[in-house]
Amino acid sequence: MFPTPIEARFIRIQPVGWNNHISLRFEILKCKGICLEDWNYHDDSCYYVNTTSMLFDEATTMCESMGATLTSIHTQAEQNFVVSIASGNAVWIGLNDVIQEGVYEWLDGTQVSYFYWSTSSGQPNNALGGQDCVQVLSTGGWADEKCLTYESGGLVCKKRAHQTIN
Ligand SMILES: [Ca+2]
Repeated sequence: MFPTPIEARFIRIQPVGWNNHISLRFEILKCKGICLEDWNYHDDSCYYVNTTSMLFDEATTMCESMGATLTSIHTQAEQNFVVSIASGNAVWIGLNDVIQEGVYEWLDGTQVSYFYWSTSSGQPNNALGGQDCVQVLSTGGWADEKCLTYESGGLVCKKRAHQTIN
């Protein structure tokens, strides 16, 4: 069921009915670091990487289809982690100023309190007046890009770890 052994403080086994059959709900509670296979654990969250080039909207949809959101980044440790799992690929993250130019928001609604713009290339520059979505570049710095561009945008999705597993 899990790719690696896990430690839990409690398990709860509850007999339930399902389509007139006997079933068991099996809950594993107070676990640390549960992520499904192909997801990477960091600080209570699970992260998924896909390096296929796609549009920002496609990346958003792909994350949502897995119950996740394009990642937010709040600390230098999280930035370092995202860069490490992206393995040198440029990836979309959830930062954007689609609604109001220059006012950045995370798709997951968390507070915007940390940036890691690529200063060497003068980011963010809203080049040609139309760059509202943000990628972590292969060099690790952030750059605003056109949301509708195919230039080397993979994705990193994030969702909370510590989920009850039925
Ligand atoms: Ca912009």
